[in-house]
Amino acid sequence: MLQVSRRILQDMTTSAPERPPATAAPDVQAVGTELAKRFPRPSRSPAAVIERRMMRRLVDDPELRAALFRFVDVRPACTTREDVARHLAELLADAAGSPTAQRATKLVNHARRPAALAAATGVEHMAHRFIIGADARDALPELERLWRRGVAATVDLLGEATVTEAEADRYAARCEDVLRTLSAAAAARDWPCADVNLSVKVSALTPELRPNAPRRGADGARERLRHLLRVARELGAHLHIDMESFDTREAVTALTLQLLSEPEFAAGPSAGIVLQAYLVESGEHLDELLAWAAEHPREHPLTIRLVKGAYWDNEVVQAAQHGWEPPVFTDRAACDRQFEALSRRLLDSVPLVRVAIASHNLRSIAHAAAYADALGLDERALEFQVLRGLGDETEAAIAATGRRVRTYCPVGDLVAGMAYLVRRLLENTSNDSFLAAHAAGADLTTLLEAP
Ligand code: 2OP
Repeated sequence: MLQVSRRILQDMTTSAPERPPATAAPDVQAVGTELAKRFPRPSRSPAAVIERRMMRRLVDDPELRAALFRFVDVRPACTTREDVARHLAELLADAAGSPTAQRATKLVNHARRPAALAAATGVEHMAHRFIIGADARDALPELERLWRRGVAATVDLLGEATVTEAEADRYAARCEDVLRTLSAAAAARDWPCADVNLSVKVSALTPELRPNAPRRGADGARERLRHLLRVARELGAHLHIDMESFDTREAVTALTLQLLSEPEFAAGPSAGIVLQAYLVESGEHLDELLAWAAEHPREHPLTIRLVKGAYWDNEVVQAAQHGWEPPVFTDRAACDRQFEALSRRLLDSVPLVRVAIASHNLRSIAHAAAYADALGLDERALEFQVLRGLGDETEAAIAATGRRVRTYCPVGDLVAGMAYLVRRLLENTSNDSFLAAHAAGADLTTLLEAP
């Protein structure tokens, strides 16, 4: 088991060849066009067609979108079909300005039981698109399917924002179970992508991570995170610390870097952190991470996963409530430019850090790939990451070009996954999202233009 994981980690770090000096100008259009050619054709199954039509309607109809989010939120608490139907009818009635909601209200009122069943099934169907299993064992067949296709995975155990110490203990124990179950499974397979990689949220490891006392939260999570780092080191697995809302960013960063600075972790495990490009100060955040990496040489260089950021709506609402300037870019193009600038800085910093570019935006992906090619970086120096359910086609296209890709795979149940599901729906239905523009058939050259 150790051997398999060690081989993969070595393959990704120590054996990377010396980088030749930059030779060519990055050709984003060429790399992007090549990727676009590899996108699989959208499924023509009736369920997929209906889902695409529904998503387009949600993009165009903010009232229906708000009603859906409230429904997704209350769905796990509904115990009977009558409950589901009543909630659905109330929420649709609230969205009275929406023509789709008006039609749906009539349907629900005329056929309460079948409508409730359809709505409940709809939410579950949607959840299963994003969640690969209830626990590690249940998720294994899907992980194997990815590994076999040359796609790596990082497992995310749903259940953020715990409220008691006992819940945090249970969460940490489930994380350990995932690490051990996947290690045993990976050891039995000799596929190069069968490495073990777990993403954890600090808010799930302590009930104390609150906006008004983030340092206390870091203290609360320290022992549990230290234990998981030890387990990951023992198994040769990778542990990635996720970033959450802005008010906890500093505490999560400080905790992660403090723990990784401890002498016992200098030789492992392989570990990573997240940089959120939508934060106006993300350039300074990268300065801090690079300075730390320079001062703390590690056998497995720190992996930095660059993301746009998943809490945009939350940050904007919070800031408005307090009368603050939002910490995030409110202009999509400015955010995309920041993502590209950070991608270049990260790639320039290899091998001090390992780089993961997590995006579903073809332009951002092509930009990073073209820049890495122009630097002459070995393809192992960079991996792309996508989210299960949102980035499936992107994942297939990246894998088909022979570049490394890892899919973020949530594991858990519907109740624990609600907050995650709502973030994915917000992304999928936001009317400035790349995925929405792509699904609506926007022209490729325009999609690949510099932001
Ligand atoms: C989220 O949980 C993917 O970590 C990201 O939304």
